[in-house]
Amino acid sequence: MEQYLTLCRHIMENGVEKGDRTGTGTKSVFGYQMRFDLAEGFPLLTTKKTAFRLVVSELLWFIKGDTNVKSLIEANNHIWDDWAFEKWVKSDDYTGPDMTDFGRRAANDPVFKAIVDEQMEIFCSKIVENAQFAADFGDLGPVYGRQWRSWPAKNGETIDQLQKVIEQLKTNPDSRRHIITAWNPAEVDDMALPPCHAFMQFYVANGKLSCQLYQRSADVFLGVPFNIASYALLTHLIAKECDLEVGEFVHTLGDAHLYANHMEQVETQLARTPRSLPTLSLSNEKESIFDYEIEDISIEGYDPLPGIKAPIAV
Ligand code: DHF
Ligand code: TMP
Repeated sequence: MEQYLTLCRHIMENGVEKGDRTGTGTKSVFGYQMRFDLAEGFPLLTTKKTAFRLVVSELLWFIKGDTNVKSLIEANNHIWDDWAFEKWVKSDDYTGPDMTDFGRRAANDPVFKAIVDEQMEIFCSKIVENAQFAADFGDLGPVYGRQWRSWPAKNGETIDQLQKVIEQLKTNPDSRRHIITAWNPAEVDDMALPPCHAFMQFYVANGKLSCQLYQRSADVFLGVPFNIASYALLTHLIAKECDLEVGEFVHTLGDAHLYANHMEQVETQLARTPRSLPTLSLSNEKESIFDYEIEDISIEGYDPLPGIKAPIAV
């Protein structure tokens, strides 16, 4: 994972200071590419403990076509809570303390963060316990799962992009049209967050499956380690179903940024030495990518350096 540390160093040295939607401030570069040979090991960061179970439950959530945080919360995965919570606190249903700009205020004020955490706990309990509340406030809009599995087409029909690509990889591997896009211009305004990992292409050569992702916006400290692992896992799952070996994951970034409040954490990480990569272990019983459950997917030989906490920009 030297590639990742090189990216961090590159932004530290060459990034321009740039304001952003969240008001946090970033150091940013435009246009960057990393390549990971998936045969060399599974690209999960070793310079910071990264919760693989969260990567797995999020990817299976996309693959199932789900867009509601309810099933993620039930899997004890809270990485999308903030964006559903935001919808609730802006609605008339919400009667608690003022949550204007809660993300930025919580990052700077521990007393306010405790108030947010308390409201967030109430929110998560209501999502799990009250089906109507989950339907009203748990849905993030037509995000990844919806676009991957049921892109709205003409005449009310939908397109299962993921199923189609898998079928094409099996029957027409040389095709240059193995594309899945989550960026649907007609629907971005209805999404809690427009897709960051927006456009992917698969490629088969020498019996190996490669994947390239275009990520328009990349939070290099928090999001990118998850994104690399998630697309590496997706490539493994599809390769297995198509009887192919794994090739490369090519990660192309648009606005690649380090948030101003992640600088110390990045320095800590840059002072660390990467360890050997873990390997992925998949249950052999699953015929189809659509049949996997969390317990079918695990990582072996993962011996990372300790985790590093950082506030997320909402
Ligand atoms: N917004 C921003 N500003 N950055 C993101 O990376 C991001 N990612 C999203 C949604 N919105 C985003 C979805 N993916 C975390 C990681 C990935 C992710 C969302 C959140 C995260 O907070 N990771 C922490 C803690 C994870 C935990 O243990 O719950 C980490 O240290 O990796
Ligand atoms: P933006 O919509 O203003 O670009 O903000 C989205 C932020 O979330 C940005 O910092 C990139 C980050 N992000 C990732 O890095 N990876 C992800 O998978 C997601 C969903 C978001």
